[in-house]
Amino acid sequence: MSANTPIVTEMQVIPVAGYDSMEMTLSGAHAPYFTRNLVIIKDSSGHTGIGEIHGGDYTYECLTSCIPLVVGQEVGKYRSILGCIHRGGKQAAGDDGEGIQTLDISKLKFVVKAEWAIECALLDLLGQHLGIPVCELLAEGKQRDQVEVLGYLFYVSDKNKTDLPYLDESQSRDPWFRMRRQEMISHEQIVEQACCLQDKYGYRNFKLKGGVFSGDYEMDTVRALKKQFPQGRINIDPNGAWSLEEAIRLCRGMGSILSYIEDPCGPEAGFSSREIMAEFKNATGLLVATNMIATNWRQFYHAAALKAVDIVLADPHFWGLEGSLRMAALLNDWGLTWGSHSNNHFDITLTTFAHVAAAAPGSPTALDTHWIWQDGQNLLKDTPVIKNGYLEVPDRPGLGVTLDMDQVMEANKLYNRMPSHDRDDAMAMQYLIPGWIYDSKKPCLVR
Ligand code: GKR
Ligand code: MG
Repeated sequence: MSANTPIVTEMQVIPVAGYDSMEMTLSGAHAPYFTRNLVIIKDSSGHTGIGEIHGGDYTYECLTSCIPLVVGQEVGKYRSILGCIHRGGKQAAGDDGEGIQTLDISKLKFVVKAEWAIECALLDLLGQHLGIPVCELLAEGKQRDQVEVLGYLFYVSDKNKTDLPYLDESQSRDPWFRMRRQEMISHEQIVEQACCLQDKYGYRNFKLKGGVFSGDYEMDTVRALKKQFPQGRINIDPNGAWSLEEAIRLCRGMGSILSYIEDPCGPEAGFSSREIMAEFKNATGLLVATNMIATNWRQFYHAAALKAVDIVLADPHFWGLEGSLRMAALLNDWGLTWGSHSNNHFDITLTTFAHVAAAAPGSPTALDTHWIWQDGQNLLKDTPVIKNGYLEVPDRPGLGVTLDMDQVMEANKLYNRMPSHDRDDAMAMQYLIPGWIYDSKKPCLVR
C-alpha cells in the first residue's frame, strides 16, 4: 500500500551555541556560551520540519542514534516512530532516576528527552502536509492566538571579574541589550531590569531567579518589585535552596506579594521534596509551582497524592509536546494550573512553546522563557514576537517559521570552537569564589 503522508527522506542533527550573560542561580553562574541541538527533518514533499532541544554531547548522541528509526518512515505515523524510539531507549549510565530534585545540572540531560525535538520536527512536517498550524494538531486544538509569557529576571554578576569571553553589548542601540550584559545585583537594579523588560516586551508579570543571595535579601528584592508593579504577578524560584523552616519563615505573610512560589524547598532530613513541599503548603497556604519535583508521571503521582503542588511547569522538553498537554488537560480537570519551565534557548523553542501553550486547555500561568537573554541571536527568519507580555502564535502551517541556515551554521561554528559542550555553571562561579562547588542547600553567593 502506498503512503498517504510524506516519507522522511533525511534527518540532520546540528549542535549550536549562542551567547549568554553571567546570570546567577543556585547552580552557579551561566558561562559565556550556551548550547542546544537542532533537528532538521526533510520529507518527500519537499518540506522541512525543525525542532530544538537541550545542548551537549549526550543529547547529540541520543539524537543521532535515532536517525535510522526516523528516515524512511511515514510522517503521519509520527506516534509510532516515537513509540519505537521509546521502546529502544535504555536508562543512561549515570542516570540514577532521581531527576532534578536538587537542580544538579549534570542530571538535567536525563530529564530532558532528546526525542521531543524529533516529535516537534515531525509535527511541523505533518502540519505543513495538512496545511494547519501545529497547535491545531495538539490536545483540543488552538485555544488562543497569543500566549502570556513572564519576564524572567536574574541577578547578573560582573563579567569583568572574569577573563571569559562574555559578549559586550554596551554599544547596542537597544536599552535592554545594553543592560543585560552588565552587573545587576541590587534591589534597585533588579527593578530597573524589570522596567526595561516592560518597556521592550510589555511584561507585567515577573519571576525572579533566586538561590543566589540569602533568602531575606531576595525577599526584599521581591518586595521592591511588588512596590514597582502593584498589579503584577511576582514569583521567586530559589530552586529548592531553602530549608523548610527558612522557607516558611520567609514566606509567611507574603500572600499579598507573591502570587505563587516556585520550588521553595527540596528534600531534607530523609523526606522527599514532595513531602517537604506539601508541608510548606500546609504551613503557608501559598500556591506552589514546580519544575523539579514532578518531571515525569511517576513523580507526579506522588506529588499529586500529597497535594504538594498547584502549578506544574511541564516543559515540553521534559514531557514531550503531547505529554505536556496531557498534563495540561489533567491539571485543568483537577482545578490545578499548567505552565512551562525553560532553560536558555533559541527562537525555535520559543515557537514550539507558543504552539504548545496555544493548545493548553484552561488558564495556563504565564510561561517562562529565557529567550529575552538571547533575543537578537535568532536562528529563524521570522521569530515570533513578544508584545504586551504576550507571545504571538504563528498561524501558518506547521510551526509556521523558517530556518535561517546562515545563522544556524554560524551558531554551529561557535559550538565547534567550544572546548566543552556541556553546561558548567561552576566554572564562571569560581572566578567569584575560588574553589566554589555546588551545594543544593546554599545560595551560590553564600559560602
Ligand atoms: O537558567 O540557570 C537557569 C535556571 O535556573 C534553569 O536552569 C532552571 O532549570 O529556569 C529553571 C527553573 O525554573 O528552575
Ligand atoms: Mg524553576
